[in-house]
This record gives sequence, C-alpha cells and structure tokens, in this order.
Amino acid sequence: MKVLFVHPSSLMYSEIYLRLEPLGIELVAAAALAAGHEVRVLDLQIFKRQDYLREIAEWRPEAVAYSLNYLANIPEVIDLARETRRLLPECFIFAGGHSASFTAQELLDHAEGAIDCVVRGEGEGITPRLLEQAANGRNGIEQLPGIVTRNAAAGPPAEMLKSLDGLQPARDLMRRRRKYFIAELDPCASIEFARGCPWDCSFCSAWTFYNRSYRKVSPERAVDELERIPEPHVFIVDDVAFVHPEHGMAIADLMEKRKIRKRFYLETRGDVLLRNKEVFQRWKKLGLEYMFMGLEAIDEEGLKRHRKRVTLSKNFEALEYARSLGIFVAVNLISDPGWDERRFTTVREWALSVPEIVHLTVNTPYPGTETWHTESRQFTTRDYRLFDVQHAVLPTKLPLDRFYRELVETQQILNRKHLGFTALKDTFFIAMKLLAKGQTNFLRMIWKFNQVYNPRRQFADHERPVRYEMRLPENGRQGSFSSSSLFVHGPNPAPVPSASLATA
Ligand code: B12
Ligand code: SF4
Repeated sequence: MKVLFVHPSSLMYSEIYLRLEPLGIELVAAAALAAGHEVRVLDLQIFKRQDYLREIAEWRPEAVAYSLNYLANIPEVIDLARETRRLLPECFIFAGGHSASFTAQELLDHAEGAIDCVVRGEGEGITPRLLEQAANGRNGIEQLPGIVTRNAAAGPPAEMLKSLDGLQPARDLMRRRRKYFIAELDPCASIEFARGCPWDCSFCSAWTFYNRSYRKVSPERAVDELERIPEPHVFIVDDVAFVHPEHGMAIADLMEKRKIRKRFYLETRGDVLLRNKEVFQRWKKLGLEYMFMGLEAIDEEGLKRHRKRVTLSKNFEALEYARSLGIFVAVNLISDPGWDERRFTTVREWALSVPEIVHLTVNTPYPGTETWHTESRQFTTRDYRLFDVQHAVLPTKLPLDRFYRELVETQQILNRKHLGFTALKDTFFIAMKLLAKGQTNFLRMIWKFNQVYNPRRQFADHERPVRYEMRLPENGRQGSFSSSSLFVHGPNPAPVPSASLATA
C-alpha cells in the first residue's frame, strides 16, 4: 500500500524554542516500510497545509496515518482527516499516538466517519498487521489489539513490545532534517534510550500510557543508532534519563570505545541526578550540555500535590550539583490557576535569583492523568486547542486577562534574563557561527520571541468558536478510579525497576 504518515503542526512556544524530530512516527513508518509498504512522512511542524493537500492530490496515498501525541492538535487532525476523506473517499485513514490513545472513541465520533480507526498504545507492532488487514478488505480490524473503531465493541487491549531493539527509526524519510533544532543545538536529532516512567505524578500521563513500566534499548543498539545519526547534536527523548545507572554507563563505555562525540540535551529528575552522580559526570565529559528538570514547584506543598515523590531540598541540591558539573539546566514550574499577583512575584524573584532557565507551564488536567478525573469537572473550556499547558482551562483566581498578563510578563522577564546584555553577546557569537554553517533556526528563534509572547493573544484564544469539544470522564468515574484503569496497554510485560522510588 502507499502509506502517508503525518505529524501535525507545532504548538504555541514550541514554534520558537524548538522543533524536534518526531521519533514515534519514524518508528511506526519504519515498521510499515519493513512490511513492504511504500511509505512517505510529512511533518507539518515544517511543511504547510497546502503541501499536505498537494501530496494527497498528487501521490494519492491508499492509507493516511496521523500521529496525535498532543491533545491540542486534535481539531487540526480531524479537519485534515475530513478533507482527506472528501478528496480520497476510499483511503484508509487512522490515527495513533499518546493523546489519540486516551481519546480514541471521541476522536472517532468527532470525525464522523473520516477516521476509520484509532490505534491505542505503541504503534510499531500493530501497524503492519492493521495495514495488511486494511489492504484485504478491512474486515475484522476491530479484533486487532488496541484498535478502536467507531461502532464496534472494544477488542483486545494494546500490546507492549517485548523488546525495543527491533527497529531503527526511518530517519531517511524525513524531508528537510536540518529544520530540527533545540535552541543553539541546531541542527538536532532525537534518540530514545528508554521508554516509560516508574513514577506516578498526578498530573502526568507518561506513566499511565506505559502501565508504569520502564524498558530500555540495549546499549549496543543505542550506540549503533547514535553512530548512524549525522547531526552533531542529539535530544534524548526519555521521560527520565538514566534511571538505571548501569545502562547509562554501558552506553558511555561503547561510545568511548567507538569514539562517538555529540552534544546532548536530556530530561531527568533531581533525585535521579543525585542518586546517579557518576553517570551524569561521565556524560558531561561525553558532551552532555543541557538538561531539563521538571521541578514543578518551589514549595513542599506543591510537590506533594503533584505527587513528585521528591523533597524541595533534594531538588535544590540537584540544581547545585548540575551547576558544579557545568551542565546548563532548564527547569519547569507548574503555575496554578489559583495564583495571584503575590504568588507570581514570589516565583519571579526566585527565578531571577537562580542562574537556570525557568519555564512556566499552566496546570492542565489531561485525559490519562489522575487530575483529569479529579479536576475536570471544573473546566472553564473544553476546547482541545487550549490544552497545551500555556492556557488556563481551570477557573483562575485572578480575572483571566490579569492571569495571562502575570503569566506572560513572568515568562518575558525570564526570557530577558537570558537575553540580557552578556547573554546577548554570547548569543550573537553562537548565532554567527551557526549562520556560517547555513543553520538559521536559532537565529529565527531569537527574532520571533516578542511576536509570540502576547497575553492578549492568549486571552483572545478563549473566544474562538469551538467545533470539537473534549468529552469529560464517564459519569460516576470522576473523583473515584484506580490507577490501573488509566493504563493503555494490556498486562504489563516489564516489571517496575528495583530502583527505589524516594517518597516525599
Ligand atoms: C520528546 C517529547 C517532546 C519533544 C518532542 C516532540 C516531537 N516532535 O515528537 C518536545 C520537547 C518538542 C516536546 C514538546 C512538548 N510536549 Co512533549 N513529550 C515528549 C515525550 C517525553 C516523549 C515523546 C517521544 O518522542 N517518545 C518516544 C516515541 C518513540 O514515542 P511516541 O512519540 O509516543 O510514539 C509511540 C506511540 O505514541 C505511537 N505513535 C505515535 N505516533 C503514532 C502514529 C500512528 C499512526 C500510530 C499507529 C502510532 C503512533 O507509536 C510510537 C511508537 O511506539 C512525551 C512523554 C511520553 N513518554 O510520551 C511528552 C509529551 C507527549 N509531551 C507533552 C507536552 C504537554 C508537551 C508540550 C505541550 C509542553 C510545553 N511545555 O509546551 C510541548 C508541545 C510540543 C509541540 N507539539 O509543539 C505531553 C502531552 C500531553 C497531551 N496529552 O497533550 C507528554 C505526554 C508529556 C507529559 N508528561 O504529559 N515533547
Ligand atoms: S517523573 Fe516525569 S515522566 Fe514520570 S510521572 Fe513524573 S512527571 Fe511524568
């Protein structure tokens, strides 16, 4: 079959800071390719809607598959599917990915027949089987694990891969690879060393998607892949990097042996950094330069509410340690809709007093999280597009326009901190170096800063007409549920690791 895989466009702010290689869709595309299909990938983070329509009209795929990791992309994907159904009525159209897995039935209902099925869970194993059945008349697709169709009863649950070593992402299918970057790591590729997360934070769905498991790519396979990556910079997509120190060390051993040098960006937790100091120290020598840490709160009460299972003092100690290694850290704090001007001022003062980059997101209960069950009753909107952690979807204590003024002003002040005079001097030299190599993503990012940060734009987003509304948890499930009922996959093949989880 001729299969077109599509990644939707970027969300607010991502459009300036970064644009990253969509590894999930590359893996699913690789599986389809290995099964003998003719495959193309179109990434709408880079290409435009017109490019998509041209591809549909000229190449005329027999199947179109959308990657839906982000809730805020749902309306865009439904509209693309509707348009595709109109242009190619016989085309087999399906969607998969993180958010699609938690909203499968409502997605199909909103699409009113434009989407044939949704794939819940990991896509590599099931997609070839689905395409085979689709090519043979589509009968019985609802009996495949993880497949949800509009009117059929749910079939067997999604299955998790036994090993992550089976496939290499189809990197060659990505057009304009040099458009992927994160800040000055330009161009930048992505890689996965491990999948899932053994913690269980109340606002997060990374752990529920993978049934709280944690699986690793073998060190040999990880390093083979690193060796094949042409870009000098690499973003490690793991939810929490190096939970198991021996894994990080084994990859480091092989990298040293094969003399692989890259510059890296990763995400981890403060307690993991402190527990596995020697791993991060070693990786610093191998090129680890940037690290993202979800602190989420700067008070104990906030950490408890998010069930981070880490103390404030441990988080601050971790920041100190990262500084001592010379690793540049970006931290995230979750702003609560209940914040008033005083609270924003306190956060600004703290953020200005530390050398790290501080990001602010807004507390957003997503399907697949515990907070979605406990807090969604209070939603002030059900417009998927506002569920991007930059908009307030719960009632704010301040009037909404003032909440956005405070939020955006705080973000601007924090950005200026990093684009202040000394920083700007450094930035200028970095930008010139990249320009000399023909890389302009970083330079464009600096240029766009002030156009994107705009509280009026955020406020006005709430006024847009809503065509597709998010469905709330079923009656009676709000407030009471068991964690395992949130899981996407069937019985878990991978045990929760022995690494003891610190409790706050
Ligand atoms: C890496 C990552 C990013 C990267 C890369 C994004 C990219 N271009 O792909 C960056 C840093 C850019 C990013 C940004 C954001 N992210 Co993010 N991100 C992740 C993270 C940690 C891993 C994703 C990943 O690459 N995994 C590895 C690959 C192999 O897995 P995968 O993509 O899930 O794909 C598998 C399946 O989903 C499925 N699949 C995927 N696509 C398809 C398509 C088809 C057809 C099929 C059949 C199957 C399928 O099969 C794949 C293979 O098994 C996830 C957490 C998680 N564990 O999922 C959060 C996560 C997806 N991000 C999240 C959020 C909130 C954001 C931001 C909004 C944050 C912000 N502060 O602004 C932005 C928005 C970005 C945007 N779209 O513009 C949330 C999503 C919440 C939601 N429900 O919408 C998650 C779940 C994190 C969380 N803790 O809640 N993110
Ligand atoms: S540690 Fe990170 S990835 Fe894991 S559940 Fe908490 S927020 Fe999600």
